[in-house]
Amino acid sequence: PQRKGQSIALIGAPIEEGAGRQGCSMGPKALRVAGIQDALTALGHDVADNGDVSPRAVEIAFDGTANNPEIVTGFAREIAKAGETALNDGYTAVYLGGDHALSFGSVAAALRRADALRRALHVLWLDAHADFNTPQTSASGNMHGMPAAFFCGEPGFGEMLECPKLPAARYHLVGARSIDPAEVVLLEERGADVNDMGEIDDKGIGAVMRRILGEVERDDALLHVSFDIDFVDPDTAPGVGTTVPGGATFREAHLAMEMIGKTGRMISLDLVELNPFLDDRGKSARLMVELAASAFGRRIFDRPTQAA
Ligand code: EXY
Ligand code: MN
Ligand code: MN
Ligand code: MN
Repeated sequence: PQRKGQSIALIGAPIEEGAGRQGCSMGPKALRVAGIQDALTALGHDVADNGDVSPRAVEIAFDGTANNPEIVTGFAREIAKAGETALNDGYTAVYLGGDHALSFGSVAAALRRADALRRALHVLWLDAHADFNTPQTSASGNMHGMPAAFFCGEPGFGEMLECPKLPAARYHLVGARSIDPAEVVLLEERGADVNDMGEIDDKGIGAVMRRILGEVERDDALLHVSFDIDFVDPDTAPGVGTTVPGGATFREAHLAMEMIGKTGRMISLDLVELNPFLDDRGKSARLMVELAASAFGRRIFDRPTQAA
């Protein structure tokens, strides 16, 4: 059931070097301006803003094509450390991105925490993309397209980060509509749980989410949610560098987040890929804040609209 009065830690991760263009580094600030802290506080939670991580580049190289591995690794290690500390102190971690490469660190923290508690972890990946490339398969070299392959144990990431591996069956991709051919092969071979937009059109987001959250329940597991704003249709959320038409609607996204909140199993949440430079007067930043609030217990019935 929904957990009321949680302690939530906001962890800013202004990384943009994992993406193919600049702008995501402004994401944490935009989410703060859009009112992330007040929105979660208003739901009865205790919200601490831990500020932004500010790592240095580290010396590292990967086999294959990977852009900016030094600073992406620096971020990943700092984010994992900040996240692990927050989780161990009993906080639910909310990572303010930043591009999706921040999830190298955030999922590592969740995996370490689950391991320490001897609980299974499931990862819910709300995204137009699978982010399942490796330095060997990636055509772009952009590391925001790789974190899921890393934490599911694909080779090629050298000494990036120490963390337990996620069995691919517990990687639940929802909303996909742009997957590279090499990713399709890997996802199938590893047995990842891929739910593309066709699946959502066919079964409905409620049924898709119910089945996934049922597996989480069955395993008495903890849940990490990674929310890429490009999951939502670009007409609704234009503030993103990797727009793909045909995404989730405003209501589908809200229902997914509300259902997540009701499980009471989410230990950490990524809010990623917001590019304020491309946004339309804060529209996408505000939507992300609203969706985060839904995952933390906001319901339509709880806040009737005031009469004008
Ligand atoms: N699959 C493409 C690549 O690897 O370059 C696109 C990845 C986009 C990743 C965005 C954040 O979800
Ligand atoms: Mn992504
Ligand atoms: Mn994406
Ligand atoms: Mn499954």
